[in-house]
Amino acid sequence: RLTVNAASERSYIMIKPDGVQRGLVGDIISRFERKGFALKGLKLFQTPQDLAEEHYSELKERPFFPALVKYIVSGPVVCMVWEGPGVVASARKLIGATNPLNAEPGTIRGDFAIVSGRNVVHGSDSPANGEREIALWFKEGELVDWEPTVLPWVL
Ligand code: RTP
Ligand code: MG
Repeated sequence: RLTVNAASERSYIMIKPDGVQRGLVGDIISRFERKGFALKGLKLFQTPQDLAEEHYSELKERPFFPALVKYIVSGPVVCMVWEGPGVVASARKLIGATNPLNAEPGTIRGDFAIVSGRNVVHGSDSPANGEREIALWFKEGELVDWEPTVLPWVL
C-alpha cells in the first residue's frame, strides 16, 4: 500500500490513448503544472485488459463498458499522480464534463474533444477513489516523495 501524507490530497490523472496519439501529452501536463499542483508520479504505460476492467469496475453493468475498456487498452496511456489541496475536485474542473460537448472551453475536454468515448483524459472522482486508483496503477517505489521548492509561492 502506498503511503499518504494526511495533510495532502492526491488524484490519479491519466491521459487516455487518444490524448497520447494526438500529441496532447505536453499540453495536458502543462495545465496541471501551471495550476500549481505537484507531480508525484508519471509513466507511459500499456494497460492490460484486467487493469482497465478493474479501474472502471463501477461501470461494468453499463452498456458502454466493453467499448470503454477497448478504448483504454487501445494504445499507451500516461499515468500520473498529482498532489495538492483540493486536487481531486480541481482536476475535474480542469478536465471538464464527461461529454465534451458539455465541457466549457478552457477545459481539457472542452478544448480538445467531441465525444464521451474519446474524451482524452481521466480524473479521479473522489479522494478515496484517487487513492484506490493510485494503488491500482502504480507500484511501490514508482512514486517519488519530494516537495517542490516553489511551494511557498503557491500555497
Ligand atoms: P473518467 O472516469 O474517465 O475521468 O470520466 P468521468 O468521471 O467524467 O465519467 P465516468 O462516468 O466515470 O465514465 C468513465 C468514462 O466512460 C466513458 N463513457 N462513455 N458513451 C457514454 O455514454 C459514456 N459515458 C461514459 C467516458 O470515456 C468516460 O470518461
Ligand atoms: Mg469517472
